Amino acid sequence: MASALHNLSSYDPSTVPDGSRWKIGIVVSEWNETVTGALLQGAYDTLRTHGVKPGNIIVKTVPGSFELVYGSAWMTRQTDVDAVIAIGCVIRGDTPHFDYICQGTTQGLAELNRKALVPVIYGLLTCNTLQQALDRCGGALGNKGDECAITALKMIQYGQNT
Ligand code: DLZ
Repeated sequence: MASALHNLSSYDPSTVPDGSRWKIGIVVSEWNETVTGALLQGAYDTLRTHGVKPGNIIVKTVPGSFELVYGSAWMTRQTDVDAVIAIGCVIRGDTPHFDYICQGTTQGLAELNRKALVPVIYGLLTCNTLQQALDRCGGALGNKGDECAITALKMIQYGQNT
C-alpha cells in the first residue's frame, strides 16, 4: 500500500507480542521537537498498551537526527535494552543539507541494525513540509511512533524465536 494512504497507527493488536518482560530504549532528536515529542508519546503509549512497564522504557535525547546513529549505538552497548527505537524528523529546507542528513542517518541506522545484537527500529520522518510531518505524528495518517513500538516488540520476538 502506498505510504500516502497507509495509516501508521493501524494494526491488529492480537498479532503483537506481550512486552511485559522486555526493556526498550528510545532515542529522540530535539530538532522539530513538536513532531518528535508526538512520535515519542505515540511510541511510549503503544509500548504501555502492550505491557511494557514504565521503568523499562529508557528515553534519551540527542540534538539532531544525525546524532541518532551514535545515540542508538550507545544505547545498544551501554544498556541492557532488548530493542532501540530511533525517533527523528527531518524537514526539507532550501539547501541539500536535508539529503545529507537523511542519507547519513539512514545509512548509519541501517548499518547499526545489521551489526547490533538487538534490533534498531527506524523512526525517522523525512518530509518535504511540516504538514507532512504533522500528518504522521498523530494527524491524518496516524503516528509513526505507534508503528515503531509495534515493530520493536515484533522484532524482539523474532530474535528470541530464531
Ligand atoms: C542542521 C539540521 C538541519 C538543517 N535540519 C534538521 C532537521 O530538519 N531535522 C533534524 O533532526 N536535524 C536537523 N539538523 C541537525 C542535524 O541533524 C545535526 O544535529 C547537526 O548537523 C549536527 O551534527
